[in-house]
Amino acid sequence: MPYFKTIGTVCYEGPTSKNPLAFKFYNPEEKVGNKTMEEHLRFSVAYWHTFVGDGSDPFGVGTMLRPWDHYRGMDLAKARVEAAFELFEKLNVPFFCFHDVDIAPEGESLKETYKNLDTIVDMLEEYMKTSKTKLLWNTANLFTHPRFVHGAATSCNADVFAYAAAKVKKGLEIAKRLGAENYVFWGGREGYETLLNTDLKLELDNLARFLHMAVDYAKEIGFDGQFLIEPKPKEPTKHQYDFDVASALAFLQTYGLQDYFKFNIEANHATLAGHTFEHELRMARIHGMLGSVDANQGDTLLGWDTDEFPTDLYSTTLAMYEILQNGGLGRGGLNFDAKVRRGSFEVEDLFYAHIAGMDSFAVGLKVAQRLIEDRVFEDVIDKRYKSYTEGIGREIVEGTADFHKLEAYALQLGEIQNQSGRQERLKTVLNQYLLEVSATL
Ligand SMILES: [Mn+2]
Repeated sequence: MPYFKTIGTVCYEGPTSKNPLAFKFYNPEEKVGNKTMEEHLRFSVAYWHTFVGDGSDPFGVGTMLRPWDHYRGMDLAKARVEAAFELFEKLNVPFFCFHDVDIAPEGESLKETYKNLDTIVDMLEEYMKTSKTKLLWNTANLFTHPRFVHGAATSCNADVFAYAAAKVKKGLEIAKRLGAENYVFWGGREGYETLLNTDLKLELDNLARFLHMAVDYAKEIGFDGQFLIEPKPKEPTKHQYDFDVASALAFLQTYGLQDYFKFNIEANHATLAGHTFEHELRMARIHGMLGSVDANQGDTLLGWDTDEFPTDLYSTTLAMYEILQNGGLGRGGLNFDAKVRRGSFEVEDLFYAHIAGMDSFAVGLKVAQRLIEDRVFEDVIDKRYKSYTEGIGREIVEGTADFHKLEAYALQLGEIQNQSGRQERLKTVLNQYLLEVSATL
């Protein structure tokens, strides 16, 4: 039985199409460079926002009207699986992602929760046999239930640490069964509110112990997916331990975990940390740690995590620039960790939102590809740092200069000459590429 009766398969119709249920720029078959758009972009639907989110906020109850609303309990969980695969097929998306609690309700006991999960995972496995849509990643929700009030792996309560470990163990078994490309750790409540009651060192040590146990268990069961850490600076705790790429990388290196993890970078988390999306992607990329992306955008007028569908073409262009420079996302993808606004409560909005996000990244991909082909920024950067390719700069880079040599060099220098960084001109060039490439789409 179809859940989205008014919607057919969404196809590419080109930039002049007036059909709101067609792609204008995302043409999965089209080659950009040496890969198709589908291979470059690896889009994924987030189960939690699209099939579970009800539009509720701190001021009001849910607003979403969904054709599965009349079901309860396990019947609701099963209806959501049916609806999910219908939407995946109609949007032609290659991947999806979920938390354990998105797909099956928690039982009265952990045992019952496992049983509920097993039933739904059986069903997912059956659907995945005939669907092209694969699991980009799954994760365990270690933040919603009251037991996680003080955190999970960083809780002051060892029973909670054990319970969280059991949930992740089960999650890894599900990942292995469903052939997940990755497994994500987003430490929702791994952080603290006040130092007055917090053993900061023990909490960080325990978080590392927990992650090492996860690495060991994945090896034990032969799960070969990529482990990902998703940094976020605030919300829900005031001080989240995985603040941003730089701080999470320092944590991984301190505890000998850097070879087992990469980063899942979320645009809205980057901006909450006071960075741009492209800053976080670049920081992960230059350390060989860019794994996957939660594709969304925040609102510059609001100071919290709004998880909007990405439509800002500057942002998608600069993000795709980093991803192309990274040689792609490997086993990662672009997961729409994004929700329709509370006022967009009809099922058609779910489709319009995904089309908007997919088209925006398709444009970004094409503009970024052209920028790289033409070496627009590379040539500027090469020229800007030319002083390190010759003379004293070369000695600095090659490690043959020391403070004695540098002092002797500096003492004989006349007035130092700098050159303009020309950022306004470069922004105009970026605008030209956006407009030119968009005009030829
Ligand atoms: Mn978010």
